[in-house]
Amino acid sequence: MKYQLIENSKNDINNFLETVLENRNITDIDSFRKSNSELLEKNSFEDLDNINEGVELLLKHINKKSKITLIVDPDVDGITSSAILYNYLKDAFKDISFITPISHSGKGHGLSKDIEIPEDTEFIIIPDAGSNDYGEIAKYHEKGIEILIIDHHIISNGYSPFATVINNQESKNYSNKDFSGVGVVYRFLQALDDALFLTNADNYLDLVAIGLIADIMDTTDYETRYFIQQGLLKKHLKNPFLKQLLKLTKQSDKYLDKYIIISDVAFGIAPALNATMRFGTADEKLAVFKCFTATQEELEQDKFGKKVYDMCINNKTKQNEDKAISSTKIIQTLTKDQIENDKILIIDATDIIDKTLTGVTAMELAAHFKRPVLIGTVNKGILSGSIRNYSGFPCERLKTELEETGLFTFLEGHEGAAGFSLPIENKQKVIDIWNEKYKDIKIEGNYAVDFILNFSALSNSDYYLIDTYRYLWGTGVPEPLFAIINIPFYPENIKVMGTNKDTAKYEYQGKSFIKFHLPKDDKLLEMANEYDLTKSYVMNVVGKISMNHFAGRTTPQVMLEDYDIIEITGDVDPRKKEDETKDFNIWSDI
Ligand SMILES: [Mn+2]
Repeated sequence: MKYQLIENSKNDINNFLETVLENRNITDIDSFRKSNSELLEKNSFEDLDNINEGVELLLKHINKKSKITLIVDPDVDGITSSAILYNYLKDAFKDISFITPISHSGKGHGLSKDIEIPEDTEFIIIPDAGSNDYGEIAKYHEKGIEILIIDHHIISNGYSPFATVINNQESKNYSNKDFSGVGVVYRFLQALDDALFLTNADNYLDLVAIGLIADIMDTTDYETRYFIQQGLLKKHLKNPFLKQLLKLTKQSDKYLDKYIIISDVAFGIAPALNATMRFGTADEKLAVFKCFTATQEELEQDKFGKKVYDMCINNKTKQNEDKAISSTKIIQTLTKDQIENDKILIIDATDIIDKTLTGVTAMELAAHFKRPVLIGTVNKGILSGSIRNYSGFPCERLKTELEETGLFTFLEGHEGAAGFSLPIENKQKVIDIWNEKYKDIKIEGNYAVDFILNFSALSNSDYYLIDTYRYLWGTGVPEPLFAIINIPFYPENIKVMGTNKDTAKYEYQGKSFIKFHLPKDDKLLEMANEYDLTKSYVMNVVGKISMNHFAGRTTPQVMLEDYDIIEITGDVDPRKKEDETKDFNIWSDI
């Protein structure tokens, strides 16, 4: 394990927040924390192109009670986009039985082939997709069907002349490009408020936050951040299904009196829903939408809400099982040479992996092999799939660096998580470039951390204070990473836990150090079974700090990314050295 302070980090635990935010290039801490609504004045719904035309078009069809088809896009952003529009219209107009929500049978979006538009449709609404479906749009236009698109995806060839398209990417006056479908729909609701003399848009802020988080929008944009923070406040928590989900996933029990935490949505709620969106049937996807548009009574009737949640969890479990099977098969295809020498793994998993699983599997293998991983399937000589970076590999702008090779035909997404297409003959060239570029990097955890601190330098109140800032972390503002060194280590204090016996917890002075999903030959597991009491050890760890609330007790805990256990030999006892952390502003090599 190697670790290094993030460049120029003050490593000052007494100025924790300042240190962490500066490490993320955020210097105006007050504005950042206040998430002030004044900062929103730079954008209003009127800055979105075609928004007034869109409102007019929708109201025309509502007044006519046209047969309206609402295409619910199959991801959490898409569902919340459609749900807030549907709920708004239901609350404003009561009878909206002429609006029919529909879902895709396959993995498509917008007007792709796997959507079945009902024959008698007169008007189609597509939230969170559709901007680039030029051919299909023209086809429906020819049939006399009008189309309203409210989207945030980058447009390739300008607005279709045959639909009313509202899109923040294409709107020059709308500066926030890190705003997802649900955000653009929220602005549309504000425009509806304006036209209808209502003030209802803010009733749906909770789902706006959920969609923005699930679509991994950058929270360093003040507008995006504002809507996430507002939507997660308890006073805005109104959607009955969201409330039920929070209870069922047991997220944030300890905070629920005030607010929900971004990471609990990102890692708790969104993945369960997205598993159904990725490979559920059209009816299963629609059931999730129906929950988000149901009343409390409708959710309770025949336990509808609970049943849909259970279905989502089943889909997630099945996805995890499939992922485990394909991971095992992929690992078997790798040669010893690849595992030992390649600084990036580019894996052709044709016939091994289902396309819906390339992202989650790449993430797992990146963590397993401690380097960036690309997994795809080949079609017509092109390898296409997902890219995931590893937090311990010293390459922060993975997507950009891959782009710079000029060898990819498609790269889209975030720096650390993206989609790609690569002509198969270029595969080895990318690997060669990477191996040369990172030839001096040993494959092991290389962690850029916010702090390097002696165990003795962290007090209980430090752990507590760090935990109180949990609500600030999200996309673009990642949770701080700590290297805590010289922890006195006594193997008899290791507990092995979990149904698979693959979780280890080390306890010392009331603090817990936990690591999940350990391989069978992991040192912590080995040392839990067999140790020599005459030997002395210290542990150095890299991990994230929080407080653990269990059985009425609150204790500091460190979730480990990685660790080293070092035997103390001769007269060198690191436990006795007080402050050597100042010397750690280089790659430490232990
Ligand atoms: Mn989206």
